[in-house]
Amino acid sequence: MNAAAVGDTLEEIAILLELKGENPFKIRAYTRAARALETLSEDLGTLVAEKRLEEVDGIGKAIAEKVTLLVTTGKLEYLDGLRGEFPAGIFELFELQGLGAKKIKLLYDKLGVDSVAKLKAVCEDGSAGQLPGLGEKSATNFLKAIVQREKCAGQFRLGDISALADGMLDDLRTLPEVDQVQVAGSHRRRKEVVGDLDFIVATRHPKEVSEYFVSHPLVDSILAQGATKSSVLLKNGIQCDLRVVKADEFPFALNYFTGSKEHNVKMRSLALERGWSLNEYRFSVAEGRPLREPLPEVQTEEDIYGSLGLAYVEPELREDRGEFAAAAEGTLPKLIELANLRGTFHCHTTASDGRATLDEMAEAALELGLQYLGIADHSKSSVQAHGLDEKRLLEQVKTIEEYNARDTGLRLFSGTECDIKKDGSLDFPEEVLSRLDYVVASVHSAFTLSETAMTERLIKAMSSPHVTMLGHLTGRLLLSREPYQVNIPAVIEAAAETGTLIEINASPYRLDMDWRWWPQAKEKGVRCVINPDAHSTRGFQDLVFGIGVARKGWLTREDVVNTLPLGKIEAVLAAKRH
Ligand code: DGT
Ligand code: CA
Ligand code: CA
Ligand code: ZN
Repeated sequence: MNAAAVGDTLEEIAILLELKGENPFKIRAYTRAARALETLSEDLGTLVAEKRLEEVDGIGKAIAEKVTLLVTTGKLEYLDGLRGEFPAGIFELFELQGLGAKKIKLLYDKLGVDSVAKLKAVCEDGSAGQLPGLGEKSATNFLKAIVQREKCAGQFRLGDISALADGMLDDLRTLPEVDQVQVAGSHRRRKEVVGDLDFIVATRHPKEVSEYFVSHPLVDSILAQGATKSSVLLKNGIQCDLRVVKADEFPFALNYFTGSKEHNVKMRSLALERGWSLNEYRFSVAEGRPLREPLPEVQTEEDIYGSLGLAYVEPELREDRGEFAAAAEGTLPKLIELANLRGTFHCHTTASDGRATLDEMAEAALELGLQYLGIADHSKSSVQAHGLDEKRLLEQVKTIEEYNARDTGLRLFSGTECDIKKDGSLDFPEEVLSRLDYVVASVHSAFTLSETAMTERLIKAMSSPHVTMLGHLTGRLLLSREPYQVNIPAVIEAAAETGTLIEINASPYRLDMDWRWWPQAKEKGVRCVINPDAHSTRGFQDLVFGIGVARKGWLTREDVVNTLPLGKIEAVLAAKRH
């Protein structure tokens, strides 16, 4: 197990202990240790091997022993024991928005709620609403959360299953029988939410590969196992499909199963125009059609596109949103890549609700090879996130100046994620904002305004010369919270007029502004900034999902300001103030 997985396990123990009603100090010890692992500067395996775990601040003797077991064996009897004390259904309650260990314990102790179905029943018959410490409002919210969960069944955030997909891919790749392997489907197209994972393998030994796949340790149950197709359900609930083909069929299968369905339909009709039939295995002569050109030789996916008179279409663009015309004319954009990023602007530190200190975040950014990093902790109105008031913000500005004087190789920019208040005014006065290098303006309250009021609110905020960029435009949390009502074209228009940047928030929960709007924004002249909204050093890893969204939105390196090097980015940050 790696540090992240061990951290998650410790968090789970903390939750179970809370459910048991254990003493708060013991619980806190586990959450502290989990955090310590998240911000670890050394390799966990090395610390374990050299028996130096207890030197880490936040890890005591008892927890060090458990971490050692987890790292070396991947198992922990203590945890299995804890889990065994509760009915299995109780764990699905934690997936509901707004339901934490304390409330779950109350519901379990008083009403015997040990599953989502039971929770639904006690909310509907009124007994949850009458429970002291809960109330009607909570019961209504639980019901809403249950409906939301049902709506999202069978869907997964890209960021939540990406590591799993990569792991399965690596495992398949190491099989000697596997000649080629790829993930296809919506995952390859970098959709923000995916239904299932599709693996395509080229092999001369289909039986062995299928056998390996269905007996993989991540597999919970087998749905189908056949000569060319197998399907399994993984332990986290996601379905994985495997197709095994021969080497010469591989590019066709990869292309077909990458989709989208709409893209495939167009591909097939283009082939038919030439008298070819295209399916998931090959080109063949279409029956009843004049053969206008001989069947082409195909070795790669590029060849398939080439033979249809098209430039190669990157998977992210295969949504039938104009890619065929552009590929035929040779005007497809050169899409941005992760390696183009030189810095990023929206991250939090322990000063507000982040888990890593300013120095730790800076260190992590340096390790990623970034040239600059913007610090944007929450502002004072975000009380629940320990937003900074003027005094603390100006202290942070000073700390950042001192950091920059140290010449570490990373330039820090001082900013804020400034709340946009209900009336569109900003959380800090002008004289404070003018002391900062830049401002991310975001909505964190009053989500239920009318569309008109919300749109005016955002536009008013953007009219400030200090607002450099708009954070997470719609406030959506994928698969958990709907976006608020807002007129996005009007906001895009205003961003263009005022020269305000719009963020792609790269958190897997947000991926906001959505990729479907970017071609329009780009056409209006709006520039993009890709931000991780990192609340820990691990959060920087989310940048790759932001890149996926930017690519789906047809964006190039030139469209995204944080591809600019130090020396050029400063002018972008200052542009609105002149
Ligand atoms: P998902 O899994 O719902 O997130 O979305 P996809 O796109 O991965 O869809 P999936 O897994 O059902 O199928 C993978 C690809 O296979 C899909 O993108 C296109 C292709 N495909 C599946 N069914 C059809 C079909 O009926 N017609 C066509 N033309 N292509 C299909
Ligand atoms: Ca799929
Ligand atoms: Ca599928
Ligand atoms: Zn925010």
